[in-house]
Amino acid sequence: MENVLEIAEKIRSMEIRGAGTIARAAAEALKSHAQQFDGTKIKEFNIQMSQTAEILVATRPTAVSLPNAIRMVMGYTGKTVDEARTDLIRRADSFIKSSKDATRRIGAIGSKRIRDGDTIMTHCNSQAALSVIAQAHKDGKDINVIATESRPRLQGHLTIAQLNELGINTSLIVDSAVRYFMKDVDIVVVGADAITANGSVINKIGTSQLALAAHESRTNLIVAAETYKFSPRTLLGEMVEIEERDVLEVMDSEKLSAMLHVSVRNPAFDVTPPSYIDVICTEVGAISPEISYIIISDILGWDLQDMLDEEIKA
Ligand code: RUB
Repeated sequence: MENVLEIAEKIRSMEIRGAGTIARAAAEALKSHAQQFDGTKIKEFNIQMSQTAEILVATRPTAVSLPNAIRMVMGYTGKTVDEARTDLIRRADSFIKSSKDATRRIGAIGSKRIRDGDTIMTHCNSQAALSVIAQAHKDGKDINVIATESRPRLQGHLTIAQLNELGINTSLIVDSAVRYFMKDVDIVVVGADAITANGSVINKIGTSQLALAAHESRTNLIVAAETYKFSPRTLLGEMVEIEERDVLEVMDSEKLSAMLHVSVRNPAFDVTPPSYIDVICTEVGAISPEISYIIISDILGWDLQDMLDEEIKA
């Protein structure tokens, strides 16, 4: 069984990546830590689990699926270590299962937006977006995909490998060719790392310029996202932190250090406004970005008043 620090490092270094996968890995890590705990004192168990949760939450700041998953698993109860451990494991297993089910349901819902003969553009590597594309193909629709490279980490290469495996005709393009090819695109499908209370979508850097190009050419853009990608804390006015990663992902240090007046910036995500989004396909239905608040309150069960009271108390 892998230890929590190893899993945390894999998330940080992006060996484990993509918002849904990160969330499931964190649930798995909490479960495995609970299984490995060999003490008998419930207080010690609770302390260790909270520390583990903190380590996992700190790995990557943007994907809200991570704190949402951890909160669901850490809601365990129990007066003894055995009771608490059993409840925690049940919650982790249930989160992992419902997360996988959600991705499948999103595929079934989102694929209805794809028509026979469509050319679909996608960005980065999103399992939820790929579920939509895969389902459309499975339904017998003749589709083509244009996939971006997604610099600097080239997640587009993962996407084209998955699409190739499914037998879907795919073209790989550099990120800067998005507008050039938009005239050939019928629909854009992307995933999400976080969705705010006002319906803005945070996804891989470059998504917002892709959305802008789609908007300009009146091409629909759909977001495929599980409900645990919605960010409750944005209801309190908090902003989603945009991760800025190591500059060495963009340029090697020797080249960079030879240029005294140059710095490199490497934000990993950007924000697409709701006005550029046609629909968000979740496992509970295809919704307009404007009703994100209802997902946070009614589906995720967050109460604004409780959150405010908690914040005042803290
Ligand atoms: C991945 C990314 C994906 C979302 C959604 O970024 O932006 O589009 O996480 O993915 P990174 P999924 O590679 O930096 O983690 O639908 O698989 O949750």
